[in-house]
Amino acid sequence: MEIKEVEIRVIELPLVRPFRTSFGTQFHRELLLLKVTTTDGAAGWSECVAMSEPLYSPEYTLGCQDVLERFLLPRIFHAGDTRAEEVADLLRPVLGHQMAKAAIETAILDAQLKEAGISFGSFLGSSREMIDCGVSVGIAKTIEDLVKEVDLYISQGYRRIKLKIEPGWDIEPVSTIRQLWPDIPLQVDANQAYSRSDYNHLKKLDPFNLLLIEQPLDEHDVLGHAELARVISTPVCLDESITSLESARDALALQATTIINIKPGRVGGYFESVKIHDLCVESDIAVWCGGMLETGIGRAANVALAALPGFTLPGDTSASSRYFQRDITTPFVMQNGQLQVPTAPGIGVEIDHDFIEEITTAVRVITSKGRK
Ligand code: NPG
Repeated sequence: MEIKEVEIRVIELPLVRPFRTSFGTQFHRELLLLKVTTTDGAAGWSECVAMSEPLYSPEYTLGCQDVLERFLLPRIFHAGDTRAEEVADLLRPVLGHQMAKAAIETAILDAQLKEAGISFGSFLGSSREMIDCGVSVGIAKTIEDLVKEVDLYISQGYRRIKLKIEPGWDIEPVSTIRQLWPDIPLQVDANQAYSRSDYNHLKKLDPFNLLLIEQPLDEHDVLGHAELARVISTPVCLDESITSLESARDALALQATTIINIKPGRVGGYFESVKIHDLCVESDIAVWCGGMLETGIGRAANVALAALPGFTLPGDTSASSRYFQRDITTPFVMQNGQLQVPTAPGIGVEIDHDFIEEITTAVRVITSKGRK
């Protein structure tokens, strides 16, 4: 497939409610949309999941725009005829930047699958038509506010609740939600907010029958996670630490994780995600699909991935209404706690071009000759 041009667009969408985690509060979702146009006229879309600030990962929106324009896209144009399967190898000399790399690989894959008339789900090997939805609940101002929000999600049909925690907001909110909903599948996510001196404190979560605790320690502290996993009975699940197939393999070998959260952006794309999924299936490890407040474009591809057989736990794959008043695609609507896996070619969703225009804050078009 020969690429004619790549449009990089910055958009900003208001969130229906602020989302607070241990690393900050999001009021808006700023992200990059990529549109790849081929010389045959096919258009492939993707979103780059990096946030506006480097707080969750070192990547951030405008940094991704820069690395795409200066280092990644020139390599793609230079290669000429390119298939999505070749993108990771072409971009390997540029270190890191998984989210930016995933975005270009995904947009090329979307164009390729649209040309071939194949859906993302069939291409990746999905085995289900519907996937179970979980929801991630931010740190609230008060316990009462948290209870109200969880109550809303449970009444909407979400099948699993994830509570964001941090020191000072952990045992009490978890114990309250567990008492009110003794049977709801419940898990927590610390986004690296604890340290090696907190093992005994985190042990206090053991009585609440949690599915897992996600990324309690620093992303580089894989050994610390292995130590913690020996002290607490709640299963430890890694998110930020898993940036590639190799890091997943090492974390499993060290017994630092017994469940893995796969985020395609964090690991450099859908091909790497499928490899991690396959490793986990071989190793008898459960996986689930994480989320980064994606719009319908990123969500569509994630929902297809989450339909692979190894994704046995509900993901952070919530309905569009969990995040946005209006999505930039046909919205994902939950039915009985599930979302439908798109079946149309490529990512399989209709794009709302007018709305995208309205919320665009900058556009650049890159060709083989540089910025247009
Ligand atoms: O449903 O998309 C969603 C949000 C799920 O909690 C969620 N994501 O740490 O996993 C996370 C967190 C996140 C959000 C991370 C935004 C980075 C950016």
